[in-house]
Amino acid sequence: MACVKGRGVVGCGHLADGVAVREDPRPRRKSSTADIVYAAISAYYAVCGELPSPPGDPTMQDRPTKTTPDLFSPIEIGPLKLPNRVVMAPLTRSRAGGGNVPNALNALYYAQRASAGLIISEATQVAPEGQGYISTPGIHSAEQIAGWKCVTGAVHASGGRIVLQLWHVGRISHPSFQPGGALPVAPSAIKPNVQAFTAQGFQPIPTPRALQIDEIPGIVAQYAQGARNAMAAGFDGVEVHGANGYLIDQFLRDRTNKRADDYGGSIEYRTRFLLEVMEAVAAVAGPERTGLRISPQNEQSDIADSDPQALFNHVAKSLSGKGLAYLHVIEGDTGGTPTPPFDYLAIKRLFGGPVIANNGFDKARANAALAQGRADLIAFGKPFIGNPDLVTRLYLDTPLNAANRETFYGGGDQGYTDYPLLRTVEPDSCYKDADRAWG
Ligand code: 8OZ
Repeated sequence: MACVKGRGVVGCGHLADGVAVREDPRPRRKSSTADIVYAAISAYYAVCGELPSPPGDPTMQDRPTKTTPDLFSPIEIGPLKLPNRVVMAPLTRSRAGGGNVPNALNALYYAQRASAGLIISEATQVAPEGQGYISTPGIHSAEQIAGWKCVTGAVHASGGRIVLQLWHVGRISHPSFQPGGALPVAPSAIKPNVQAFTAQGFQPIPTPRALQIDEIPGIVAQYAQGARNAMAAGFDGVEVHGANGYLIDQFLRDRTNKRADDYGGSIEYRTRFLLEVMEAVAAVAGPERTGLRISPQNEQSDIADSDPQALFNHVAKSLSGKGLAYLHVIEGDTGGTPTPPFDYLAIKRLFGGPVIANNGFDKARANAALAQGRADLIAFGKPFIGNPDLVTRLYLDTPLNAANRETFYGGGDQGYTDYPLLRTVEPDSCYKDADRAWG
């Protein structure tokens, strides 16, 4: 797909049926919270149709500086200036095109959500062997880099920021995804008790092949190459996927790592693979543009550890002081299974840098987590599926659209780029509402 960027025009041929991405040619005013509300409403129009009239002379001023941050306090993450702390979580949507290449519809989807303080892309395989689900995008071919360039161009033209999530599924795969129909790879040959979603529907996952120790540097290099490709595609940074039972998590946790070499055994040895990946990726993207996602208590994909607090305290401490962009922490279990007490504040303190918290937050709990200091930003997943203008809706306390589970994975624009905005809200009345909300 050819991307063109000219004066006032960014396009990928077309976005969806003749819809071109356009920049707003009007001169920019000094950025204020009013701009953020306006930008959220106009992000959709910027890619889908006419822009609404600009607000005349908004009476609303920036709020006075407060010592306790909330979701709408700006924050700097490395070189990125985020206008708010509402992060779009990585969301697998299985809508990449042939060759697992991101397409125009994907660009529209992300551009619609550009008012997020930061977008984290869906999990993106760094190598063919790293794929475990149908139609997930890759970042290992020239076509994929070109496709992602259109996505990043559309997001940037809509005023947003986006990082790419680097992914290797390890054992959560199926021979139908593997080059030559090979077995998926893992730290140890332990069969996961889950199924893979393949072109032939759900299939049992076979026992994976344990990686030889001399294969590990090659996989670390695939993450680094993924980061290099992501930066070439115009991303603002990268997030290493160390969560949810995929390859890095399989090395970290003792249910899936039974190795007797330098990569298994003690917590220090099980953490080695992650630290090598982080070092290699940060060397490419810069530590200030490199984040990590972890899920200390999540048992998704048949994963578990005998002492998650000790393990992830060690992870957080090992990564402190390296100038990394952020640590993204999924709190609890994403399946809703109750989890034992876990000290997430300890993770924040040991890491010392910016933390993004995630998993089922609403506005009140998000602001409480920010006020407590255990997180600096909050990532929202499903709410972003149904609400491209989530930032505006959270800000104004307007109702959220429910996301339709039937259209989470695969398909076209339905349930992907067709969720309604607060289109009836004129900027002027929107400002009045915002004024009221601030008191
Ligand atoms: C849902 C479906 C497939 C993959 C994750 C990448 O859990 C995923 C994923 C989520 O991190």
